[in-house]
Amino acid sequence: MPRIAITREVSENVHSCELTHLAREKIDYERAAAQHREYKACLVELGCQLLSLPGAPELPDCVFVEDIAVVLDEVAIITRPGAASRRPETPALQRALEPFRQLLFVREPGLLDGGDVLVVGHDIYVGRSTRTNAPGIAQLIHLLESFPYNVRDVDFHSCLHLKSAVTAIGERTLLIQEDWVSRDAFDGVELIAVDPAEPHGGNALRIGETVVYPTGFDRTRARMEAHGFEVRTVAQSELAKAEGGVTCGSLVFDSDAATISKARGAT
Ligand code: CIR
Repeated sequence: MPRIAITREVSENVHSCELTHLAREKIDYERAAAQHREYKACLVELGCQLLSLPGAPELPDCVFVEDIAVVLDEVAIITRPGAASRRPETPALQRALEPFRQLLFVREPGLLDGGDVLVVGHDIYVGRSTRTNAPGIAQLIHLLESFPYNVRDVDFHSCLHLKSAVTAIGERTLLIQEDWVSRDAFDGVELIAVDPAEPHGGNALRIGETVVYPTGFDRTRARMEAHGFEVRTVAQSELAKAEGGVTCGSLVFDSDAATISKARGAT
């Protein structure tokens, strides 16, 4: 089945992004945009067809499309992001996803960021965070009641999103930062721990059989390779200053060729 990656351009005001754990550092817009182009080129090389949405000056965090939707095979959930400044990002993603999936919505008082939702086959782990609250998690469970998923919540700390601490790099293999989330939360999966010297190395993006991973975490990369994973690195230094990782910049899912080509033609 063909695969699509929805991305959004870096906002020229990315320097005004939301920040939770990091101190504000100067973000070089041109460099961030160049790194995002490299990331998109990598997704294309790995077989994704790209649907790239325009950025918006009034939406500093709009490049981080992962937080705005959770796309499953059967349905997509449009989130209600925990940061109020990010809620106006949703209409563009809603329009982009409409051709591909039936859409369901998280409503007030629910809050949910896609970065807190880790899908591993039919198991969905949802992090309780500053961005995702109990009503948001309850709504996700309710919205997915008639679909074959087992949704459970997970506690974590010291980072923005659950997927800053743990991501899926294989069908049943997770890359995990155990100082921030307990391995006990994850049953029946193989766990590869990030190297202790690389605490921010837990965010990796699986595209088919390849793991897209930021440069600069060589020890953790070597651990994944030692387990047989093929790892492709991309430079992420500028968007990392905005607390973004490799999963945040795209929504990747399968769709039929006709729908993809129609949707790409329409933008
Ligand atoms: C934010 O705080 O919302 C953005 N500056 C970073 C979002 C990163 N998204 C993600 O980890 N899924």
